[in-house]
Amino acid sequence: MAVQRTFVMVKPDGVRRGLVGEVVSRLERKGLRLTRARMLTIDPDLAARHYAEHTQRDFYPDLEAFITGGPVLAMEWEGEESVEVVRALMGVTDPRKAAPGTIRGDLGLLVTENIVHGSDSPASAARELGLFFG
Ligand code: D4T
Repeated sequence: MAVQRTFVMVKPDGVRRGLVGEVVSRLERKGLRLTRARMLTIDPDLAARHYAEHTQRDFYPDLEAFITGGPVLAMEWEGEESVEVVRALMGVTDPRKAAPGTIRGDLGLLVTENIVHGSDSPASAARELGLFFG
């Protein structure tokens, strides 16, 4: 086991719906530590860098409009295997398929508005933390 840092973001839908406290609380209760946090509105340039792997996908224009459409809470969380632990707490990308008990499974309905982002690997975490906190 290894202590890792991961990047977690409450997306504009989560902030708009007042779910910041719910997301932070679930991660805290799990035993993870919140080490950095920043509220911001993502601009199109940062959106393209964060979602570099998706900019050519047909859903990207809608994704860009959504992710730049309101403030987000960007965070760094630390703990044992935190990358995988956060992914498990979030549930799979499509909230309709996410298991009950997960953030997306309990609180979401649409894949386009899935409340939260968490890095999918330690390398992604380092890249994303650099984008938002570097
Ligand atoms: P993020 O990166 O936002 O945490 O989501 P995931 O890591 O769980 O999923 P992803 O990279 O595959 O998708 C990124 C982002 O795009 C939205 N999306 C995805 C969408 O709007 N339509 C789609 O068909 C897919 C696959 C949702 C999350």
